[in-house]
Amino acid sequence: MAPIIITYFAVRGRCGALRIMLSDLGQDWKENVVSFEDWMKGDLKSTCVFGQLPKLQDGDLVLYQSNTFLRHLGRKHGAYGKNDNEAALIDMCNDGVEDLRMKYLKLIYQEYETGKDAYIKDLPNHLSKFEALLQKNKSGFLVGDSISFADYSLFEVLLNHQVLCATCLDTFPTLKGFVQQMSSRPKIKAYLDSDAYKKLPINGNGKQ
Ligand code: 6SG
Repeated sequence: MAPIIITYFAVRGRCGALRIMLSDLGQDWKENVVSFEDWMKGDLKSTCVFGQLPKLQDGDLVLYQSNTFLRHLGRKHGAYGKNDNEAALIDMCNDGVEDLRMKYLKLIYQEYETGKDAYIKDLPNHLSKFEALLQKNKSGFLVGDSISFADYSLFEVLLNHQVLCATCLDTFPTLKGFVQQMSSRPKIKAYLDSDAYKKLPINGNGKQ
């Protein structure tokens, strides 16, 4: 099987969930790391479909858009539900995670100094929705009775929020249990303990 190649900056950023998912699937990948300096030259940017990274190569297939990568791997590896209805619910959950991710990125890149307190105050209003989804499903996963790409994405966004605010899950026991259970999956644990993971900053501007 041709290796998967990720082309991206040396950050967790938009590839955090993807790398966790690949680790858990036992799927090797290669990293083609792009420095900010090289990126600013513009040559690579001009070849990217939307002028942005990350880029994912899976054999002859070249993809952009981080959520597309998760869906692609979900389809290939049985992490996209067991029927069309489950797949639709997984999409819904992942789109909900994406909304939270976008709010988080707006805070990190645009209003960290002025907006952090208000963001943390409002956070339970968002986390409670995922708490409810997990409570309703009962299996320990967002949808159905097996892991999907949306679980990896939620897990990663929650890890980032625990760095932003260490106590943010204290009032959400189901979310806290979900993070513990995902963190203790052996291949995820090994990845989270690795230097490859630890050396990467969460975000491109050093804020977290
Ligand atoms: C940034 O936004 O690191 N891609 C980013 N930035 C460079 O010229 N919807 C898609 C997806 O989900 C979003 C892609 C994403 O895949 S990720 C990109 O390509 C561009 O637009 C976060 C990240 N940012 C840090 C950074 C590196 C290069 C530009 C921003 C810091 C600022 C300028 C150079 C270094 Fe910088």
